[in-house]
Amino acid sequence: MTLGPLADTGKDGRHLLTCPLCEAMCGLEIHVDGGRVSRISGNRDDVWSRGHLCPKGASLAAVHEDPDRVRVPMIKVDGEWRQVSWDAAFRRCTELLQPIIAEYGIAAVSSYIGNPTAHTFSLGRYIGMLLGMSGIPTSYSSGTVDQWPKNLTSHLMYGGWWAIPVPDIAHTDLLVIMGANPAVSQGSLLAAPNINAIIADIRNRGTVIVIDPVRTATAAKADEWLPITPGTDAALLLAVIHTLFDEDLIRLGAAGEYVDGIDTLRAITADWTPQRVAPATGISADRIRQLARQLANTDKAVVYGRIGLCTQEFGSLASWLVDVVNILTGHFDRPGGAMFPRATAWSLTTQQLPGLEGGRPEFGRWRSRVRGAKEVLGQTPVSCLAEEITTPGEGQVKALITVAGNPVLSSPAGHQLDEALPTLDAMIAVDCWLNETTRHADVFLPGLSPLEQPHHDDLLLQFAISSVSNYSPAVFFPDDPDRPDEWEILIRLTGLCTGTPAEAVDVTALDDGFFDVMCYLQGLTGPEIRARYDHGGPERILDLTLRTGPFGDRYGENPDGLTLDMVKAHPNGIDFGPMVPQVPDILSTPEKKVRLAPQYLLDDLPRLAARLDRRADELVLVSRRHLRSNNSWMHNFTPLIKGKDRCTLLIHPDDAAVRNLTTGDSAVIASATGRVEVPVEVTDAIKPGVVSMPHGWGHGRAGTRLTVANGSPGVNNNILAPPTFIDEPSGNGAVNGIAVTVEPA
Ligand SMILES: Nc1nc2c(c(=O)[nH]1)N[C@H]1C(S)=C(S)[C@@H](COP(=O)(O)OP(=O)(O)OC[C@H]3O[C@@H](n4cnc5c(=O)[nH]c(N)nc54)[C@H](O)[C@@H]3O)O[C@H]1N2
Ligand SMILES: Nc1nc2c(c(=O)[nH]1)N[C@H]1C(S)=C(S)[C@@H](COP(=O)(O)OP(=O)(O)OC[C@H]3O[C@@H](n4cnc5c(=O)[nH]c(N)nc54)[C@H](O)[C@@H]3O)O[C@H]1N2
Ligand code: SF4
Ligand SMILES: [Mo]
Repeated sequence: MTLGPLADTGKDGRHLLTCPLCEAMCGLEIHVDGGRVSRISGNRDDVWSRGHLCPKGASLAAVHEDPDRVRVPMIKVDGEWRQVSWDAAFRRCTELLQPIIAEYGIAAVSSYIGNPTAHTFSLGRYIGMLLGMSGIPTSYSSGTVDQWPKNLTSHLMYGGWWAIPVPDIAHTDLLVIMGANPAVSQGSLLAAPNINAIIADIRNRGTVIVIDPVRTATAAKADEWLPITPGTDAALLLAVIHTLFDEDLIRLGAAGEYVDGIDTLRAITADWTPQRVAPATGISADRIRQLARQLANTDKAVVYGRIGLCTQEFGSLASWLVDVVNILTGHFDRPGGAMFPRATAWSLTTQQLPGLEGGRPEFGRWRSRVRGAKEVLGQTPVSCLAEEITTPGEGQVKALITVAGNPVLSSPAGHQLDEALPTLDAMIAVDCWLNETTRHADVFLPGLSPLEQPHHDDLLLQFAISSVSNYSPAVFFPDDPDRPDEWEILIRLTGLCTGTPAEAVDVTALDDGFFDVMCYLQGLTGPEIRARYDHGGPERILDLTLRTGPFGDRYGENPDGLTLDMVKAHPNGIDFGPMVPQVPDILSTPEKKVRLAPQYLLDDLPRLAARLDRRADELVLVSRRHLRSNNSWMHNFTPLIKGKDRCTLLIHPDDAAVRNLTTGDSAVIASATGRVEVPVEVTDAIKPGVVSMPHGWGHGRAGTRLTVANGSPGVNNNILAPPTFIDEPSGNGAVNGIAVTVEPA
């Protein structure tokens, strides 16, 4: 097939764009005709995704064209939004924030950083500036209802909070998936192209087992579904490890030389027998033993755990033990097992945290003011934010900056935050929609659409199963040529927090300073490197991170090495091949060893033991995702929302029968924090005793500008999530495994 040349930004014709929406990073073809998108398809020549795309990527035109998408900055005057110039919007930020900082200090300012910051070209590269250089002492993020346990266990085991082993699904013969639904999510902390096809390939040559309370789309395609009681994965894994020791199945392989703590593990798992954990987990002792044997006796095998393992009561223990099982069965740092990716460009996000270098187990260095929650890896649970806003006293949060987030829907007991936000003295939102959270802002600073900015991933490359690089220029110019990119907005807000009026911030100077820090991390002299560039911004950072990455030219040291120019010359991307063994180089512990049994995690085992003896809850609630949703924010696009109501409660026929419920009935679900009413879907695709609701719904609120979403609002499951129901070691919100009751409405 011969394809025409690529069109330049703003021109009609064929554009290539890496989809920024999820970890699949699909290469798309965007066809523009008469200044508008006429068609979006998968780019078959993309070296990574080979033509794959999903309905969300195919809907990027709807995202771009959405009349509700905010394109002009706004300030709120007497409760009404008024469109203003950028200069006026930044001046308003100054007017609001400066007096608060003058009176109460910077500790009265906080920020909330949402999920899309990990996905967009400029936010991903500059959010580190706001977090690291603004002086804001306490920031909150969606990270503490997501991967915090995995960050914690990687920090403790490997000395790097983002040194996260990824299952080498392209080469494994036995894949055990726990608490993840990649058929829908497309992979998480696991960036792979067309993951469904890869899983189908594993089945052709081997076996896929899914351990999940729900027979998900992934489980339906697997060889076996093992329904598990939510929150008991750590117990299951301890029994697997017990069996490995008991039956002499430990095979460390080449990595063995770099592993510390085997004897401790043997001792602590001695009484975690399969018989002991079987009743609580719902998986028989025989099946647990057999699972251990399968893993030990398959040359290429790997266990993968994700959001269902992290966002639960024992998220840290479960996340840790997944890695331990992979290591003990010899499926670590070798093809087909759990491996460390080699990203073509490094990310500032994944650098060591100041004061915690080398995996130091020092947490609780400070505690949240109201609840006394301990800081872990620099953050306290996002569920603390509401009380920090509403509780008076020294250190009360008076001003909030939100960047690409919707914590009113996405965080535990978000309804309490919804009530707290209007009491702030000032709120600034960097977002693209007036959602359930940003409607409370005083200033709204809109970001560009995904088609108005270039793309090259940053954080997601750190989880990619092969080392790829792919740059795509913007498809369109912004409607207003003077519109700042989001990185510039973040620089101005950073400057404002450190004392300069936002409108007067010297953007170039701060950008240069930030770049110099990144150069310093690589042992380079910033001003010397800067002299090579005639522009700053994320492109300069991208060039730096590529050139100083594992394949880079290091500014001429390796003359054939990678540069951004080289990537740009390959519009279908460059692939440097699959993951390769990296231990011990990847380890950042001072002794260059993997710590198999960190004391901080061992200290949590008694809590798990107590869980086994706890009386079973009547019903527990878990969350789910849908292929055509993206957390809370893609419900406003007609192509994605049409079809039957997705915001339903899945319930097993036995549980439905005793409550007189049939499909279509409305039920009231209640927990310790709240109650919601939701239509019921009776199905045998769920374990008895468990019910499931999707997250990210609950639209239809006054002041939002989400015309389509508000027509199919659904209800919010996080109303049911108690703010103090957390994974203790990490502080991560446990939005799965919530005790609930269900009865007819
Ligand atoms: N019950 C339950 N709760 C959960 C989860 C769950 O499984 N169950 N999952 C958790 C997880 S894993 C996550 S990551 C969080 C997500 O939590 P959040 O990040 O708080 O929520 P999102 O729905 O991703 O909202 C992102 C917002 O960013 C805005 N946005 C989109 N693109 C851009 C952009 O380019 N620039 C800017 N500035 N803004 C943009 C949109 O308006 C959108 O509202 O939710 C968590 N909450
Ligand atoms: N289409 C789509 N794709 C997405 C997103 C989206 O909203 N929509 N969100 C993106 C984001 S931010 C993330 S973090 C990823 C998440 O990607 P995944 O980790 O694949 O997340 P989910 O699809 O929510 O699957 C979590 C599974 O955990 C199960 N589960 C719940 N509790 C437990 C438990 O205690 N034990 C076990 N074993 N299982 C449990 C649930 O039933 C569910 O099937 O997806 C990303 N991709
Ligand atoms: S799977 Fe869909 S949302 Fe994810 S990158 Fe591909 S097209 Fe985009
Ligand atoms: Mo997430």
